[in-house]
Amino acid sequence: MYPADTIVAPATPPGTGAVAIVRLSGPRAIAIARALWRPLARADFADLVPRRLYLGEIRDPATAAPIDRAMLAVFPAPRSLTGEDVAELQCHGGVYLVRRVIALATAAGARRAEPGEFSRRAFLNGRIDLTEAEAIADLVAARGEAALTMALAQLSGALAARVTNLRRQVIAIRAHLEAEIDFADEDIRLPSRDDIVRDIDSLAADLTALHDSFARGRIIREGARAAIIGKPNAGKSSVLNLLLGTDRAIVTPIPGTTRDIIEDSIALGRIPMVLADTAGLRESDDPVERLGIERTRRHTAATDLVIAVFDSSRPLDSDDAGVIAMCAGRVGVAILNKRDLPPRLSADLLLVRGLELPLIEVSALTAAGLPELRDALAHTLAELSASDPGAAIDGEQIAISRERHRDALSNAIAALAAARASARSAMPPEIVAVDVMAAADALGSITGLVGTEDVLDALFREFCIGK
Ligand SMILES: Nc1nc2c(ncn2[C@@H]2O[C@H](COP(=O)(O)OP(=O)(O)O)[C@@H](O)[C@H]2O)c(=O)[nH]1
Ligand SMILES: [Mg+2]
Repeated sequence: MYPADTIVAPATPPGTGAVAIVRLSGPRAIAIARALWRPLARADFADLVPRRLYLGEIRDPATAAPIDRAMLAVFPAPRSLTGEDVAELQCHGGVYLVRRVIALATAAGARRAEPGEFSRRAFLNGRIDLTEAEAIADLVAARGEAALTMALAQLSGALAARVTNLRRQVIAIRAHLEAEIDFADEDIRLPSRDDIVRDIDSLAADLTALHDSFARGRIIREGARAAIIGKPNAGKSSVLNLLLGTDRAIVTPIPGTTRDIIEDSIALGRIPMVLADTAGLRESDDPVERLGIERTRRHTAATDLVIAVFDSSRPLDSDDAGVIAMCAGRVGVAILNKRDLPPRLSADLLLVRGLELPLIEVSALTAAGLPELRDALAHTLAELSASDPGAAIDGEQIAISRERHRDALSNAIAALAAARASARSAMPPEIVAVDVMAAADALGSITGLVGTEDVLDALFREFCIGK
């Protein structure tokens, strides 16, 4: 079993709380816990039933000074979080107290855990695969209902099962190629190269569908990014404040007030949205303002949706036309703002000028139209994160949400394309098989079946201590 030492860390966040959990894992976990803790009741430690809580007392073994009342549960290997012996002390949630208990454990022979080390041990001992380890991190980081649902599905092994199934199909293709090698001289009906190319094509289509689910998976996991754009004074900062319900951005009648991008997030329905207020878009001679505008353009290009604000109290001008142009081909919502003022710009004119986004009439000043705006945004978000029915695999709505998965799938797809080309050009089966196996390895790296230390280091580094 992976490493021989015993690690300790708080499993609860630093700070004051009712309870803090100190977790130990490794061959000496139970012995160390036992050195610090003794039961209050008559029960002998030897009688402790696994996975049951016992009330006791933590004492400093060196001085016998009592430290805290605490509960202890033991989880002998292999039926534990890490697959090793695990002990969990539930003490009172005090900052100093937890530090003291950890110090007692290290004095008794435990080592402080690195970030993610418990999960890493769970992976190395075969308790979880990499997608499940990632799902735990995602579950903890989830900021919305959709992210939670996706992380839970991944934790239950849905993604791992899908990837394992695809990998099995890749290996089946290699088996066909091996048959070509083994039975080349015999009079047996073997899968033709056409059969093999057809199998590769169908598999590549499935891999591509999973690969392309990244767009919506990322939005579900991280939230959608939206840029509020419009000409100066249209009311962009006011719209940000309206949506956030706070005075986050400075609002003034002076055009060009917002120069830096201000971001904050709101929850609409099942997915969080990160809103960015931007510098007004207009022709400008001011170098500082131009830098802000350039930054706005770059930022907006990288967002998932745009929220375009138009000022209904002023006639359409060339700056508005520039905003309409930036909305071309984008997903988002347009706002005809300042509807409390006499109208000088109509929704129809914006449509005639080529605006294709749904348009909501709002007054950021009076909050009129806010419910409609929130609905329109929630609808757009739902569309962004909904799966394309054509992309559903066996009716399952599995999405990848990490670049690591996406890159592995890209590699697998590229390897299959190479295999297809060599299968088509009548290359010997051994050559085709090399690329087929590269595809299998790329898929195996997603669950950790095939892996390197670097991948593990990068992955578990994002975990916090004690996880
Ligand atoms: N009457 C009215 N004034 C508004 C409305 N929205 C914004 N304003 C005003 O328009 C000016 C510019 O607003 P601001 O949000 O800073 O615009 P930005 O430059 O696009 O960020 C400020 O004086 C706001 O008070 C609105 O719906 N109605
Ligand atoms: Mg502003």
